[in-house]
Amino acid sequence: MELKRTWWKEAVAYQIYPRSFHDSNGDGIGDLEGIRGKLDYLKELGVDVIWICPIFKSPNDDNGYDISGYQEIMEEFGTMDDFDRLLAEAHQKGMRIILDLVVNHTSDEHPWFIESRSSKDSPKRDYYIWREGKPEGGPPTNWESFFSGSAWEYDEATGEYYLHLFSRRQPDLNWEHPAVVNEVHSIVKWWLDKGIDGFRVDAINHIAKAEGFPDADNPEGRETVAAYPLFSNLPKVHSHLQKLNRDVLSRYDIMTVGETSGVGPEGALLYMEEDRNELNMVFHFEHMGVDAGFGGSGKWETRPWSLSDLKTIMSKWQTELHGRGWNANYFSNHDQPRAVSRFGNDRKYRKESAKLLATFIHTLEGTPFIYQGEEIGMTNIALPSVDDYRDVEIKNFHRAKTAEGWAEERIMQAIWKRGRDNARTPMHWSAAPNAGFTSGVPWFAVNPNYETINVEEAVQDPDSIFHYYKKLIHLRKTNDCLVYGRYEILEPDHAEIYAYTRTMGNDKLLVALNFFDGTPVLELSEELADAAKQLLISNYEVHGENGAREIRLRPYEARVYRMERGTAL
Ligand code: ISL
Ligand code: CA
Repeated sequence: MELKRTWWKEAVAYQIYPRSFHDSNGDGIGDLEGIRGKLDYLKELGVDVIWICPIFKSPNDDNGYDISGYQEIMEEFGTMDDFDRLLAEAHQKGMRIILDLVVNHTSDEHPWFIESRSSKDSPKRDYYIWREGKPEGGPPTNWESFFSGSAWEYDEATGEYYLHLFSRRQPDLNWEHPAVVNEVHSIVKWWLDKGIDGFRVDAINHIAKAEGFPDADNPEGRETVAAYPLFSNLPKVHSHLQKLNRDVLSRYDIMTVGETSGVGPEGALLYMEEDRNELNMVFHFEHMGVDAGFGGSGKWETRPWSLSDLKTIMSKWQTELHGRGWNANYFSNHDQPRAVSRFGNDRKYRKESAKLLATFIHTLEGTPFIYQGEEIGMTNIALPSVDDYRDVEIKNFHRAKTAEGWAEERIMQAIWKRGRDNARTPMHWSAAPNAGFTSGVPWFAVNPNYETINVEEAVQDPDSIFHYYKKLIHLRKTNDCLVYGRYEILEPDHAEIYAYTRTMGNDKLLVALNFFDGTPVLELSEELADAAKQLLISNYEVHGENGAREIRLRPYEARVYRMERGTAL
């Protein structure tokens, strides 16, 4: 395989959830000026690409993922001038900015939808997906929305239903209508002409729906059912993306990462193999499923995760994409609980386990994505009542489960464990009131542990998670093998240690990760043990074990060795 270098393969990306990042004007809501004020912080960390979640005009039913004006900035976040200044300053500091492209749906307040719903003969009627109810009554299909309840909403004005895979205030666009495709293309072009460096493409795997809108299988006769295969990763998604690529994306030097739940490596390659001309990489969800319980009522049921499942999944992605596609590696984002609470130990070993998880993400093949606060080890939150939460998905979940007869305690447990608001509490900048996020009243609860977990503290502590990230990022920039090297797992059946090598030409690295709080031993072959001379990074102090055939790892210990050149490996 011929190695093709590109900047987005070598980049480290940092995701910002603007509402919760930094508030510059005291209204309690993060904003663009708040981001601009923290560019030096991101630069110091070593970030190359900043992905900013939606900043566009929106009534905020889903915090900006419901867009009512694609070429306007959300009022609370500032103005287009603020954005231009932010982009220019980021570029000047050598960082790029990618934005969220949310085109599976719009807000119900988008002028297109207002016009579409006004009458059956509206010229914009077919911008959205309208259907009559079933002859026997009820919605056109039994499809369930991702945010609970039917995916169809009845609209009095015209007596038809519209489709919304997400909230009822996020009507799905009709990609079968050429005018919609043209509108999307011109929006994308407009932003790229402004000079942004690419897009994270929201829920793109859902833009095509099954022909004829069939019901999903429903053996239990439920009112609504998860109808995932009927609107996910269908072949038409790819023809839409190829057209978008041909007409717009291919004309710019940009980075594109699609959000595509429900794909394995083969499905993902369809989105990113070079001769497909679609996207550069995708976020898959397979590793996010390791703790999902599929029994009973499904959503937000959890089970303990096993390292063996994680190894199987990640090894599959590492090997099947090598030389053919490119991974986007993450443990956290704005839709997932905090990684250190979920896969690490957010109490006794918070620092060690946060560093361990970071080591993993930065030593795999693929572009690492850091989610705001992950670099200081921010944790989940458990608020007493559903009223304390803001997320529409949490609110709907609570309503639906209450109706199903779940006990309040059980519902809250699920929200504490899986709710998206875990990741959306304001960023901790300092130990000042409200974590230095705002001088006003924050839009959402601040995690009380900000007094000890915050940027100010982390920056001045040389042993902090922050400094460890800095070091990892620097390592990745100075070791091609960390970026491009071929992954090979060692001891796949070890229950506690995840170890692998990365190889590129004469270069070889060894990564050893203890994912739990025990002190297990990793046995190395003689060649590996002999060659493992240079410790590149570890989250513990390591003394004089070079050449040992057995490496005993401490709780959540991570080590990366560079192998001596020229050894037969
Ligand atoms: O629900 C899913 C898997 O668990 C995915 O299929 C789904 O595509 C994903 O949740 C979509 O998320 C994105 O779009 C949503 C928004 O609320 C999320 O924040 C965003 O990341 C609707 O725009
Ligand atoms: Ca503000």
